[in-house]
Order: sequence, then C-alpha cells, then structure tokens
Amino acid sequence: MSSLAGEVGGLILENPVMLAAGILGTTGASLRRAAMAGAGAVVTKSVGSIPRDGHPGPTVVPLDIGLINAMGLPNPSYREFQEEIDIGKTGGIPVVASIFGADPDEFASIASGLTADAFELNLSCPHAEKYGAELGRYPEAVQSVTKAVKARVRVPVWVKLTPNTADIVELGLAAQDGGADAVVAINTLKAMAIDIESGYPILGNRFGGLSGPAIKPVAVRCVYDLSSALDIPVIGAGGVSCFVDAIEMIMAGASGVQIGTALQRGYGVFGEIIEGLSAYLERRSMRLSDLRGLAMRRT
Ligand code: RRO
Repeated sequence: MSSLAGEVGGLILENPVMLAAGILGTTGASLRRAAMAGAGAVVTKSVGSIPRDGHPGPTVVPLDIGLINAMGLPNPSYREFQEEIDIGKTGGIPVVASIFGADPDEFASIASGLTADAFELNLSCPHAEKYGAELGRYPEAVQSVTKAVKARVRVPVWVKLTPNTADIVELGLAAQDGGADAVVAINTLKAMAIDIESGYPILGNRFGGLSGPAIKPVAVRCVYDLSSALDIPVIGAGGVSCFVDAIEMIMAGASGVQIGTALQRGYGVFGEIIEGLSAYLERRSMRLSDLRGLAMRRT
C-alpha cells in the first residue's frame, strides 16, 4: 500500500482526506463516525460566541449539480461545544474547530476558550450578516483576525477563504501575512434559487451558498492560483466527490482535500476516495508528493 500519511498545515495525518466544516460536524458522534470511516482529520461545524438558531427555513435547495444552503451558522456556542470536540477526539484523528466571530477579539476569545488540534477560521460564509465573507472579503480583516488568533493559541491556524471576491490570492496572502499555517479554499459561492410557482426565492434567507460538483472547477482554479502565490499549504475544498477530483485538487497544488456535499452519499465516500487515491499512486509507482502541484509545470 502506498502511504498517504504526511503533514498537512501543521498536523500529522494518516491521509489527506478530511471532513469539511458543515452539517456532519455538528456532533461528536458524527465527527467520530467520519474518523471511523477513514477520514484523516475532521473539521467541526462553525461555532461562535453565543448560541444561534440560524436562518429561517427552507435552509437547503437540492440541485442536480450540488446544493444551495443558507443554514445561517446555527450552533450552541463554543462553550457548549467542547464536549462534542472531546467525543470527536475519541475517533483517534485530529479535530479541527471551525470558528467564526465579528472581529479579531471575538475570534481570539473563542479560540482561547476551546481545546482543539487546530482552528479553521471561517472568514467566508457567504450569507451571514457581520460574519464570514462580510469580514473575509477584506484582506486587512483577514490578516488582523489571523494575527489575533495566532497570538492566543499554540496549535495550527487555518483560514478558510471566500471565492466571492475578485482576487482570492490577495486574501490568501493576507492570511499568510497574519501567520496562518494553511489556507482552505473554497467556501461556497453566493447563490439563489426562485420558486417559479410563487415567484419567491426558495431559501428563507433568499441567498445561500452553492456547493458540490458545480463549484469544483472554481475551487480547482482558486487552489491553483493560491498554490502558485503562497508559501503556506493550501487545502482544497469545493465539489470533491471522488478520488479523481481529489487528485485534480492535489495536482492544482493542494496538500489536502476536504469533503462536504459528497457526504450526502454516506460516510463510505471517505473510503472510496482514499482507496482510489492509493491505488492510483500504486499503479504509477508515485508518492503523494509527486502529484502535488504537477499542473503548475510550465514545460
Ligand atoms: O452555516 C451556514 O449557513 C454556512 C456556513 Br457557516 C459556511 O461557512 N458556508 C455555508 O455555505 N453555509
């Protein structure tokens, strides 16, 4: 068996295939199940400083090409969430806490109040007032939030970037300047769907974030651009559904990949991707590091 083990953004992982922040990271039991299914690391649902119910429903629009969600950062607050992280840890792999706040101080106080193997800063949710991309589309905010969290924790800090910008590299460089250990690209693309019978937007929040196969080419392009410009690792997320997609991300420069929407098919997706990746490397007598950034060759 070819080894998929290695370092990704300051964490030593058995394999580079992770659970993305989102629906399955809301409980310790689901984090643990992802670990048991073979994930190399798991990222929690984003947590903030006070409990939030999230947006009014409907919160999800299923599409043939992916889905649009506007969950609205529902979470019980970081104080109530430590227990879930601790249960997730019994899966035996790193648990990365995704956190959100409205400013550098709020991010830093949440990070210092939680124990996790790493933090992923959500500076990219496309549909939450005062949070996510409302901060994360400004390079100065990305840098100052990252710097504030780095000053307060001793574990790796990843920054999840928004694709809803003219220049994602500018945001990646800001995260790097703030001391980030890695960037994660991408969060969902701002989107909407309209019910043609009523003439109203379907989502309770009107707007949401598009994920799944539809956004994979955008994610691959963002990973490629970021990998070309940054010195820190890039973790690819966005529409990765099978091992071919994972390889594409790695060839674009990704050090690891995160799986979200594809988990609608069940936890077995982790095993499929890991086995496919392993068999591909074995067939070609290659190591994972031989694939990384292959598409950046100029000759
Ligand atoms: O909770 C959400 O609605 C949500 C979040 Br925090 C995010 O980062 N991205 C997204 O598409 N939805």
